[in-house]
Amino acid sequence: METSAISLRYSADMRNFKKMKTKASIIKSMSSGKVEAPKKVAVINDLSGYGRCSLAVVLPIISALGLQACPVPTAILSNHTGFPSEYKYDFTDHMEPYIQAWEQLKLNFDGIMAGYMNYDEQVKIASNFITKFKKDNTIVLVDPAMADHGRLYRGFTEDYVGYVKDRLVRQATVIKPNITEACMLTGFDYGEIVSAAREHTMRRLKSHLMYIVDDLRKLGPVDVVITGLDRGDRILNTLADKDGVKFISVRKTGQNRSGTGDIFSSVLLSSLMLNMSLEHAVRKAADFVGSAIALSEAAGMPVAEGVMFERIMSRLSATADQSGNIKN
Ligand code: PXL
Repeated sequence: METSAISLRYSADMRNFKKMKTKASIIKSMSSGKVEAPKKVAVINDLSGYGRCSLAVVLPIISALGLQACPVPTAILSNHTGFPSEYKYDFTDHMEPYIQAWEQLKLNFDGIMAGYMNYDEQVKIASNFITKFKKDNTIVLVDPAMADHGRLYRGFTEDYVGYVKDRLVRQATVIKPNITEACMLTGFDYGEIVSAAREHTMRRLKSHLMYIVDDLRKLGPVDVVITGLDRGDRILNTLADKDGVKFISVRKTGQNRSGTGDIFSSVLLSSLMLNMSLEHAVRKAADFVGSAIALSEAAGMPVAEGVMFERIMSRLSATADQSGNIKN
């Protein structure tokens, strides 16, 4: 489209926008400078068409919290790998020119989230992305999505674990592994954690978790959140920041499902970017994921289809006001 045509179209859009009665208050606050542009998050993750994980859940959740999500795709899959088969189009070769185009436009991001990728080359590209785009105040959340229930996801290797640890984890300001991933990154025995989690007392379990947190923090991240430790009818989340370690136990509302880690990370990072404390952000993420699991169980939805988050998204948007500040 010619530039003049674009500006005519833009003026027409603005006229239509201004005509909308319901938008009058927004226009008023815009002209008085009360509305801030949303903060921007760059999201490095795959797009799985079916199964409610990765970008298919990360983008709507970040938007619902009032932030602007900007995806850097790592691969396009017909569905996630928890199904018996999938079609996969690897995006590795396109990632560098894609990112260079952003550099040329001199784009800036207030947050970066690195999620599912499964080639060493993609970790290198993501790591270079962080080096280029991270500034003093950028929050970098690394979700080392590679394993669950004591096992690596299909297609991942032990070497990959070392690569994530040596490159991505070191650059994170927040790292959010599940308990399996936390054990793999630190070499801690997963079986030992599972058996300690079955005991009635918390003493041995807490000391193991504090050891793991310490090891992870030594790698670089300031904040550590370890999710999903199953303790019968409760789930234990461990969080650590510069002030120390805390344990948040929440009611287990159903089975662990695909994409819950991605949803947790999205609520967590967005809430931190909206200046919530780490503890409040973890509680908010755990509460949202717990409700979505409960709803999915009530609907009898197969585990591979993830969680029914769509109908409760308004809970997230209700917390972000016009200026982008979180209300609770
Ligand atoms: O939610 C993690 C995830 C992301 N992307 C793909 C996956 C998985 C977990 O299985 O298969 C393609």
